Amino acid sequence: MFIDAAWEAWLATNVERGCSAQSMIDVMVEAGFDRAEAGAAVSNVTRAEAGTKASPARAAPGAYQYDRCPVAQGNVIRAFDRDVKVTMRCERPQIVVFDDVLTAAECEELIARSMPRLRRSTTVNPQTGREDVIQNRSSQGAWYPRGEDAFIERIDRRFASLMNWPVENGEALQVLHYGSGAEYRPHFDYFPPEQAGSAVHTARGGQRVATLIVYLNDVADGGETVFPDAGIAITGRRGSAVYFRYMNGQRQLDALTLHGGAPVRQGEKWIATRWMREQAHG
Ligand code: PD2
Ligand code: ZN
Repeated sequence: MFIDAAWEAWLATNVERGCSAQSMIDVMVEAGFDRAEAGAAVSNVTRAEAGTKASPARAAPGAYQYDRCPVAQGNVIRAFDRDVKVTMRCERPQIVVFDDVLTAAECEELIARSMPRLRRSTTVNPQTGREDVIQNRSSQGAWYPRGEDAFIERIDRRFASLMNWPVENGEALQVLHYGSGAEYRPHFDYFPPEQAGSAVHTARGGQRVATLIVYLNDVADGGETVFPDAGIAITGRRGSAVYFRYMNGQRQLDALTLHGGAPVRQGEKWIATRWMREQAHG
């Protein structure tokens, strides 16, 4: 069989959508391609999408170079349309905690909009790159593509300004709901370069560089965001947020940013997460 323009378009679309290499090869083999030929076509497209840059390197313990954090200096930061207060800064790993990122009314609006859109959260399967429902993430989520409407766009711009990173490098906003007992076990937000499934994700926008988690409600007990290797636990309050950065200018990845959402012991927990990429995430 021959890779014509239609197959080329199909490959490009499916890499863009985040399909795993294996699933694309299987479809092509079913359509009559030789397996080796299908594998070569898929890896050509994946390599082209990923650009010519080498994969970022996971830094050896202690080797990560802490260069300048993009978040502005000062105890109050003008973030697009709002003054945001800084309540804590940590240098290793790079963490900044804020108050007043969202108003109470904005938090309520995000929660109300998300209730009818919630779906069981997934995580990236390290081997296939597919989004799987698995036990270590027992929350439910709703996604908001960037600039979905004026309300979301204002939030997108405020978060980008606070993170001091281009708005177009942001992934869709994710709102997560954790019921009583739900948790998100410790993980890295970056795509581990040594895992086969990471390539399909970094093909669009490159590696993740930093995260902003905004707390939409007060949790009665539990639900802290924990950094177990740094010995830090952050208790969110409505409208507050935690920023952390895990890829530096040399494209090293900071393993000290291992983090999780502790089990909610009482009440419920709502957050909004913005993951930022190296490049535009179209
Ligand atoms: O809910 C949290 O505290 C949490 C913990 C770890 C959220 C995320 N990761 C995330 O959205 O990446
Ligand atoms: Zn995370």
